[in-house]
Amino acid sequence: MKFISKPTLEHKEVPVADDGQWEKIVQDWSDKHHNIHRGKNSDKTRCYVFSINSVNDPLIQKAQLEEIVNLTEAQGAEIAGKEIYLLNKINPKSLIGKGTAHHLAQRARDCGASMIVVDAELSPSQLRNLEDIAGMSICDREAIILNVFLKHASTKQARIQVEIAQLEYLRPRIRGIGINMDQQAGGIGNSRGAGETASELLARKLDHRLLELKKAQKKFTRVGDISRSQRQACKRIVLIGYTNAGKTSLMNALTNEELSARQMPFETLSTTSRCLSRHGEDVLVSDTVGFIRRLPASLLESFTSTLAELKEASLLVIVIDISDYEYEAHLKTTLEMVEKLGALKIPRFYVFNKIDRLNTEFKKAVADELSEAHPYVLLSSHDSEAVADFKTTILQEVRSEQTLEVFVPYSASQVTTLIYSKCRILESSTQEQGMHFKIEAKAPILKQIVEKLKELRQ
Ligand SMILES: Nc1nc2c(ncn2[C@@H]2O[C@H](COP(=O)(O)OP(=O)(O)OP(=O)(O)O)[C@@H](O)[C@H]2O)c(=O)[nH]1
Ligand SMILES: [Mg+2]
Repeated sequence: MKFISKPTLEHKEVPVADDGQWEKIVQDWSDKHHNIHRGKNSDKTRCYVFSINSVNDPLIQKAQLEEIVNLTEAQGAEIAGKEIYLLNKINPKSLIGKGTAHHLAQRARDCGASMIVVDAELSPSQLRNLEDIAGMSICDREAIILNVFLKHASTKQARIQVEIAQLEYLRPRIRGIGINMDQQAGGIGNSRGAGETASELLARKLDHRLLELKKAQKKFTRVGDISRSQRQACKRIVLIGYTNAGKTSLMNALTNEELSARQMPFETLSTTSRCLSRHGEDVLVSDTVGFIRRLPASLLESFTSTLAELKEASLLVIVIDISDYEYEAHLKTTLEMVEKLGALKIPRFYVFNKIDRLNTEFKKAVADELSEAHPYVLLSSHDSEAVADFKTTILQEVRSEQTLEVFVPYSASQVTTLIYSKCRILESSTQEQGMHFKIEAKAPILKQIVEKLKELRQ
């Protein structure tokens, strides 16, 4: 298991701070925390997974344990043992009490584990305290998710985004690193300014690196903007949903592509767009990075630019794995993300996927309730006929949307309300007498707007 942030060839245009010395510091820290105690017969780090839960439902507990186990395995670690712990009272210093931490460390050692994965967000001091009590390396949920992202980041943009998120994670934990380094005092001595401790130096270099990476990220955003504006004439359908829901499988089935779709969290990190209709290139479909509950804030911020296109979509297709016991929680997480990304007003279409894996019939009443009056379909993305029907439906859905440019005087507040509540605003500008809008909506709504404006003019 690695938690490193070192420059690769892909970072050629991002200058490396101080001859790579700080990268060595970060890597030393990473090795110390994550690579030292390897299992006897294996190259993989043996982890003991500790799933902390406050919900007393055994099936939810099991599903959440499986999720953190999958995430831990997805970064190449081996599971030495796992357990669920019902947390009744939070210990502010170390999250769990001293006695529990000792017992936990003992069980982990008995299994031959060299690291404990705690499925919780630990503050830097909680992490340090817990490591001190347990006497072994601890990895929290945020670090685990960051590691999985790092492993799957194959494009230049994704690598920069993950590295930014990693450094944001590392930044408040520098004090812990600094203490060790200040004690060692060797290594970087020559490059220190007067009175500057090793941890201060590291903080300075880390900030410098972050600045460079953010500059590089901005360049990507601008390039993306240009290609987005070039594609503005197209209608866009964006597939979104929880990780592993089957977005890429559906994308492949819709477009005859062969993008990688595996039983692996965060298999997709970059947005891929393809033409959906063979005749005429008027509709594009995009596959996107999956969501997860409690996505680290640093990753969310970093990946927002990847998801910027979401706001320009004509239709959001929300993919839900209904064979997963936690489908409701997954949908909730997805909708929270849609809200955070400012895309709640975009028309939605729900796909309840993987129906082939259901033993029981998924009740129509449940789908009606979950979709909250938005259109939906129940299918398996492996069923080509069902996907073909779905494709016809969504093409009709987006093509029934039309665009209109209107000028609305300030006195026509009824029309403005209608626009804000029922239309997607593509452009807007404020003028002396009113506002100019470029909007998209279904034809009857646009007709209603035009007629209301005519009435007001008479
Ligand atoms: N049985 C069954 N498996 C499916 C179905 N759709 C997808 N899968 C499987 O579910 C796993 C995840 O599918 P992906 O398409 O990679 O899921 P994703 O939503 O793109 O996942 P991320 O990219 O990680 O966010 C793969 O092993 C797919 O083969 C389905 O309808 N039925
Ligand atoms: Mg995918």
